Amino acid sequence: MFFLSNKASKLRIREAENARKNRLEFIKALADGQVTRRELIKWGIFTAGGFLAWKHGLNPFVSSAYADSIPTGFPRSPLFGVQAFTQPMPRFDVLPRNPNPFTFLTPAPTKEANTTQQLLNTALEGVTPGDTGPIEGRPPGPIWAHQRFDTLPPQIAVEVSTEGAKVNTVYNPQVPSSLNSGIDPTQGFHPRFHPGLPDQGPLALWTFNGTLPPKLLIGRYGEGILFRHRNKLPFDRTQNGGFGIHTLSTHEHNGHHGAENDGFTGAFFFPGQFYDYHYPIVLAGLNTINTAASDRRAGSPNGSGGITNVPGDWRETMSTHWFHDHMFSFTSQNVYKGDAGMFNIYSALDRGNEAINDGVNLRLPSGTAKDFGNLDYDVNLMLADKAWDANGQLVFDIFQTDGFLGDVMTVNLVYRPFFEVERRKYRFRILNGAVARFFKIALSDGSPMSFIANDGNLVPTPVVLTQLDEQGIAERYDIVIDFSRYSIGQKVWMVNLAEHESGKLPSKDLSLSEALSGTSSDPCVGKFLEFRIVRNPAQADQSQVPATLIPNPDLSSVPVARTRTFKFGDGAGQTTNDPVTSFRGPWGIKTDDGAMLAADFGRVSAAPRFGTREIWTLQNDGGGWDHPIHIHFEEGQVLARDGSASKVPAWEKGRKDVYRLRPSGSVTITMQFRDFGGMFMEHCHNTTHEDNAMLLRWEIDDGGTPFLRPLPTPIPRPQGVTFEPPTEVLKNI
Ligand SMILES: [Cu+2]
Repeated sequence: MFFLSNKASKLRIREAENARKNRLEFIKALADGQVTRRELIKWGIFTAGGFLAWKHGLNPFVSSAYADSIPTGFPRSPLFGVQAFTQPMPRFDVLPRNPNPFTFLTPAPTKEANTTQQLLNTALEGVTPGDTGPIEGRPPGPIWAHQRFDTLPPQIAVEVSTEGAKVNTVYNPQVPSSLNSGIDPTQGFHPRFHPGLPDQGPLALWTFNGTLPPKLLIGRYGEGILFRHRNKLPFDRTQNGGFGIHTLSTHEHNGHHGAENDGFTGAFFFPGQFYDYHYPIVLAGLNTINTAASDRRAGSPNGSGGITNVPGDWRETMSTHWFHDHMFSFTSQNVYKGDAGMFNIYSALDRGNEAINDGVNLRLPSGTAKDFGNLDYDVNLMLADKAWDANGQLVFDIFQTDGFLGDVMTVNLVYRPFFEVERRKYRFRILNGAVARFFKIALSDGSPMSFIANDGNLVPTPVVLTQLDEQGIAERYDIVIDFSRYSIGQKVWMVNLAEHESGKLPSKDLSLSEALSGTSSDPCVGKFLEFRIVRNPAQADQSQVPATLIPNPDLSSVPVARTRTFKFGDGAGQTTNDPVTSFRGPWGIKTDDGAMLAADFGRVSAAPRFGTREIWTLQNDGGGWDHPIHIHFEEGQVLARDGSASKVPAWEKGRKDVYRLRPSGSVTITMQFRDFGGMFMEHCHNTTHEDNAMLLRWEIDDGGTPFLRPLPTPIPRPQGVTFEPPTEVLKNI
């Protein structure tokens, strides 16, 4: 088991604490740049495959040598006497939307990266006194210019930072306290997992704007957002609380945007810089389908009860996204430190107003006061397992290359809270924001839930389930729960059925009674969120769960240009040795019949032609692991599981962007490559696997100048981003 039992002997707990401290020294040395993974391999601490070799006497950073055997368990996170379900669950903190980015933001956003020079802080790595560098960290020049910036200019500015933890004095959940379990947002929201637990220090917790609760971005189709992200992390990369790195690249998962706005893993930026991400928020197919914007179903709320038509395929409408750090080989650490938020996208179909009856609006549970984006009964849930040390500060362990697990369950980054609900229907947008843990959700009384969206795509037909499928890292499941069946004063709990013994995959999906029995050795199994039914709704519930939501795009007239196979497995080799772009780890990806390769963001592994459709088969190379595979840029349709169309469950029959392969399983999908160009990624979203090094780069070929093939690789430094040719271009890309 990953964590020691509470009954373990004091000696064993002390031994485990020491082992963790020793490992933290390595993590810190790696993050600080005092040592590279290559050096650890040379010293025999890592094997060439990336596995940690547990030999004693090899630790150059601490005075004490390892004992003969390293304890496999970690000490449990102390709870300081705090009980479950004694604090309210905070709703997300909504990011302010400012009109006119060109006057609101200083300096005004530019199509190509702003290379105005500034004097660099000498605490930054590789900086000598007097050095200057660009104020924007986006790679310069035409290849990384915002695509369609002139024709689809941003209309909304959102300015955020990533910085160390502090008290939130501007918390705005956009719902009254009565719909936020009584939380008074003016009281100052502390960066802590429970009022009875210590505040997280500014080096332990790094979040958007430095605060909790997690941030919610609100957008709507046809209204582009300029997301200016400022890196306010410490200049000195050793100031990281033991793990995490101060360079950032933010991925809007799964935005249909140009690659310059995708958070490419190698396009990272430094403290003191900003990066302008331009999210045009368009329907896929806007160049070829419904180009005259004549179909009302392809539309956006117009602010006064009507619809603004937009071009593109209405069946490509998306709803629930999230955004998170994608820093090369540090994604797991930075996301775990708190660098993640959610993004609700509103449309004519899914407008977040349950009363407007225009024949297009699906009227899903939300509210009625605002034209769109009512959050009253539309609730974001971010699930994540965490662990902390004896002082209550977040801890992490990168040496668990199977996958890091925490022993404490959090919802919206607080420990096992309660949430007050009215007797009516609610929508929950559930994000698995863990590093390596899968969840499987049921209600404690076994009641049904309506499953309406998978990875932010409304499914063709809602599916009524008493247990959701396993939910892999980064997958989003939207469900509707009808609390009108309960009486005032009743309670019901959300329960996790997926038991882990390691970060490889769930060891067992428990029955509801097993999960509720409290006998599991996995502390994250069982009840994690308490619903308290507190009153009748003030206003009648006008929401619906229609029998038809969003059918799949019809691809019958789009020829299949090509098929590819990707195999996800261990024992990866590395063919390149670039100090910036290549990494080693046990994990890798085999492209077609090639070798199992560890990540190198300078390597081009596939290059689909612009404007085509392909079929990709994603295969799990082993039975001892599961891999939730994420492909950036455009939604795919699942054609088959294990080669069989009939094995695709009802809830996977819509569009998706994360595909759980299942042990020894495969998933066959079809995707299109259109509207934008550039370099994108495909990787395991078990972020431990991703960082160690199950990730590849693919790019869209022939998008026209300046998106030529093969694209040069960005090499970021504080003094500016340079470019180098790809380290490798696989055959037959
Ligand atoms: Cu994986």
